[in-house]
Amino acid sequence: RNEPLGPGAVVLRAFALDDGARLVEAIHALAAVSPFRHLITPGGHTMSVAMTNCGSVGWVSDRRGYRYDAIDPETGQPWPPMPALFMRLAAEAAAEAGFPGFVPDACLVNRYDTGSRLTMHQDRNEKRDSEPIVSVSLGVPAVFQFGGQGKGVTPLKIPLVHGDVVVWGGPSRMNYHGVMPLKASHHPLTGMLRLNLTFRTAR
Ligand code: MD3
Ligand code: FE
Repeated sequence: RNEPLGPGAVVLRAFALDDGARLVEAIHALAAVSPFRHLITPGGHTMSVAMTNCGSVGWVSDRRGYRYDAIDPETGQPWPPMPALFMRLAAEAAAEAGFPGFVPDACLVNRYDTGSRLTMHQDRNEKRDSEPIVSVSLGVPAVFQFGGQGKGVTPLKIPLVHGDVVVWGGPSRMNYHGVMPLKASHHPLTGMLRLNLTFRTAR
C-alpha cells in the first residue's frame, strides 16, 4: 500500500479513508470560524484555490508576501485550534513514513472547485526543512505533479484520491510540485469539491 515517490516521499494509499467523514466535518466546523478565502499572491493574482488554516499559525499571502501568522487577517482572531484527530493522523502517517515525533503547528486547508489549480511551486516558508509535510486528500480526485529540486525537471503525474495521504520529507521536501486543474466530478462527502490538508512545522 506504500508507494515511494522519491527519497523521503511516500504515498500512503487510503491511509485516512476511515477518518474521511470526520475530517470533512471538522473542516466545515473550522471554516465556520475562519472562512475559506481566495488569497492574493504578491504578484497581484487571486489564487483559484480557496484556503483557510488551523493550528497555532496559518499560511497567508498578500501583496506584501507569503508568511505564517498566528492571526487570521480576515477575522483578526487566532486561527482555530488543530483538532486532536488531525494531529493524531498526521503523526501516525509521518511515523509510518519514517519520521517519528512529528508535531505540526500549522495545517493549511485547501479547497478546490472545478478548474482550481496550483501552479508548480516550492514550500519554503517553514523554518526547518528537516521536518516533513504531510498531506491528506479528500473528496474529488486530483492529478498531482511532482517535480525535482529545480524548475527544469519534467514532473511525475500522480493521481490522488479521497483518503490518500502523502508524506514529503528528506531530500524531496524542497521539490517543485503542483496540482492540475480539477476535473468536474462528484464525491458523496464533499460534492464537487476537493479538500486537501497539509500539515507543517512552520516555527
Ligand atoms: C511536495 N498543496 O498547499 S499537497 C500546498 O494538493 C500544496 O493542495 C497541494 O502544494 C494540494 O503547498 C499538494 C502535497 C505536497 C505538499 C507539500 C510538498 C507536496 C509536496 C512539499 C514538498 C514536496
Ligand atoms: Fe505546496
